[in-house]
Amino acid sequence: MAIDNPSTKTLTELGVANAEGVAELFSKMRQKFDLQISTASADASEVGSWKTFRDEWLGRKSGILSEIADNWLKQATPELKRSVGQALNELRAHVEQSLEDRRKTIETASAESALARDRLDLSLPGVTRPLGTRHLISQTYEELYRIFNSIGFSIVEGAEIETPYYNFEALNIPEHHPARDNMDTFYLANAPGYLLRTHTSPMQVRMMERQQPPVRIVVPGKVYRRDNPDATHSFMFHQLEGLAVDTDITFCDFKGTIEYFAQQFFGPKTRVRLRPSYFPFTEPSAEFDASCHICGGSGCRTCKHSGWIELFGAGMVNPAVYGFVNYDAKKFSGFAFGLGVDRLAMLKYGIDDLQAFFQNDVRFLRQFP
Ligand code: 2NL
Repeated sequence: MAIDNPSTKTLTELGVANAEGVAELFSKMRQKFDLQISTASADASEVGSWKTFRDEWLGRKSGILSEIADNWLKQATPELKRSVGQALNELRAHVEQSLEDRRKTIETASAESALARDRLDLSLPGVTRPLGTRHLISQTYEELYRIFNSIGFSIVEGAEIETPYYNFEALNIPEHHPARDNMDTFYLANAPGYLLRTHTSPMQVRMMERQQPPVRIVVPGKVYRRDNPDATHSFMFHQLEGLAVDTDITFCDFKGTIEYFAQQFFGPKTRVRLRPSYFPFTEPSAEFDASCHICGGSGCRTCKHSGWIELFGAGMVNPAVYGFVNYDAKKFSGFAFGLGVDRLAMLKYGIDDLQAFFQNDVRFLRQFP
């Protein structure tokens, strides 16, 4: 009689005829189960084989316990039915409990190995990201804002695309003035009637259109001119224009303001001078020089041994401009200036090539943190 697969036989076939025999038979099945489950691995990868093992014992159709129910219990004599049923229930409870315990063990083991695998090392140093710095042009703008804010000028920005009216006409630059030539101005091929502003004055005109005096503003921004690039020229550079209009603004206010600027920007020992010049939008016009901040005025390479450095152009606002913005030229007067931020930064920080600002070589940028 094949005892290795007893659940496929009936009790009669197994020669079991009383309660003691039943108890002994169930005890053997329990031992068999215990042996099998104790030799199975508790490894996480054993989840699959746990399921196979569970089905072997608890499977609805061909599991061992189903076979026992079919072959032992259902076929049992009325006298044995009770003890077989009871023993089967006990065995089932034992098998289910043991399998559940094993499942939990496997689950814990797999969670632990996942934890070990993914463990964070909190002692590792963080990722240090390199911090950028403000571009030297931006830093220079900030210095200029500080100076002009301190004497009551507001900062106003405008668009880079403008019309000939605001860029030229309203600034008293007539139709056939050479500054309007294709040589100097970028006209937009895809937008006839528009151009890239050649200075930030158009925004100053717009501000005057919008409000009556007093006006005290500086207008920063990129401006564009058809220049070939070299150490001092570029098709784009950065400007700051200033405008002050009020009753009783004199040439003295004009000179005092730009002198204050020069001493704030280059140092308190700076001396200044004005030379006659010409701009259509100012009358009189002047070139504004400062004593050389390198040699103090005694002459050096930077000032080409003149002791003076040209800073920017300026003047008293030409009354003709007021006519375009509905200002009463008899009541109001003012001054204006237009400075190149790139040029001032080159002078102050001893940079000999304008192109260095636009090449974005970090070896250059890092020198001005
Ligand atoms: C330069 C220097 C300058 C102005 C700009 C200005 C603006 C208005 C009215 C009058 Cl709204 N003037 N700006 C004045 C003098 C000089 O720029 O070298 N320009 C070619």
